[in-house]
Amino acid sequence: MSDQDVAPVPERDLGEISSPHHHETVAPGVPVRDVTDGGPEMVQFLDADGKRVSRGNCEPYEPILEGLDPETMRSLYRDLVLVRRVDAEGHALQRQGELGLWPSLLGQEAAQVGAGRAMSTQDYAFPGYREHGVAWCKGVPPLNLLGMFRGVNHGGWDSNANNFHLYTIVIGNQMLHATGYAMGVQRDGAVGTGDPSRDTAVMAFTGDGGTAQGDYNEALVFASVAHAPVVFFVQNNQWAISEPNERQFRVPPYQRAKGFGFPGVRVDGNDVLAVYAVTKHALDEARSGQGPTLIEAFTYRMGAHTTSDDPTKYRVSAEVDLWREKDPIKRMRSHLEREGIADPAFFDGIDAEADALAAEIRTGCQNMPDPELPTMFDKVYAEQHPVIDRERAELIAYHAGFEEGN
Ligand SMILES: Cc1ncc(C[n+]2csc(CCOP(=O)(O)OP(=O)(O)O)c2C)c(N)n1
Ligand SMILES: [Mg+2]
Repeated sequence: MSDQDVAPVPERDLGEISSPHHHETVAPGVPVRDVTDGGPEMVQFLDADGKRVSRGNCEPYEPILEGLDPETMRSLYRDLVLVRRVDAEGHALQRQGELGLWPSLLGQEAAQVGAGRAMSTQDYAFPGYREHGVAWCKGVPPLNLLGMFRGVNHGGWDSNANNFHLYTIVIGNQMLHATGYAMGVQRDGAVGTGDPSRDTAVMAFTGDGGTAQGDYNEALVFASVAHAPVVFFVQNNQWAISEPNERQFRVPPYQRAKGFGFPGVRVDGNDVLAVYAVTKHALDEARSGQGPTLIEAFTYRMGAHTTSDDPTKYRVSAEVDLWREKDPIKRMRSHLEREGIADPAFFDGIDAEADALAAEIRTGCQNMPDPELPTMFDKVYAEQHPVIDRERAELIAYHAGFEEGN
């Protein structure tokens, strides 16, 4: 049965939690989905023009925003630009045959930098596969990510080096890992001690599509009843490959949190200040023993799902154009200019830094040594295993058969 065979489902009145999705038509027969603005509940501090606003239930978050000094504001902008540049290089290197695949974060920089920067050093992140911006904020070298997509490591960094777990391709699976880890943190007594260097929270990242997975829903139940110090961060980029929000849920993720027993907040995912403040608040609550929060960052995937995807096959360019107007970097830049927080020399300096970073990434990627073939067996099990040993020996013997004289 194809999508076209599914009869349209009438909207039913679900009281307070009725779905805010609505449909507009830009041209006959061409629907444009939920391009409104995230609804009245969405927390926003910067509108699309970079003007300072206070939208949604932003009261708990205002003090956090007011505590941000100009230096921090500028460094948030710097992270946005550098992360976009890392992503652009990843994309280009895949196109040039240097990487096997690249999932672009284009458009989601503010969601990831806002969340990543709100985390404390001891907080642990469990990413999906698109969280290059969170990785950057946690101090993971970009070349570690590129190495994974080049296939020269086992996917492939020391999680404990930066408290940034491995990329997880199995959709929603990391929600369970994060919840289990958070329950471990509780048992280590690292929650609610009042010591800011000890109290620890965990962040779990997934997409709108991830919310439809069993793992996601199971994790939220466990986290809720265990009162675990975990923040679930859903980047609603409107698409799960070619499937729109309407195929993932009837009630948006932030409203569903209440049904699991903890608060849910929708934040403008293209507004780095709002994401930072909302995430900081949720992490503080988790660390102090208040339990989980769900954050739905309302954003948009500007590029293809991955370099293997062609989004022109399933979405209209008018939708992409509308979201281009909400660009997260453009709006932060105009905010800094408007408030006199940064001058032209600052912006030029960041651009130059991005150029240098790009060059470093390109050279670093091209110079990565190819691994020795048998090392592919090295990390299948933590310990030595007879079946793996046999398979490794067979592979070595097979390849030796091609050597001269054999
Ligand atoms: C369990 C599982 N089912 C299916 C897939 C194939 N798959 C890869 S990405 C993806 C869509 C995920 O969408 P979303 O959660 O919205 O994240 P996004 O890619 O938009 O960041 C799917 C279905 C998978 N990786 N794992
Ligand atoms: Mg998505």
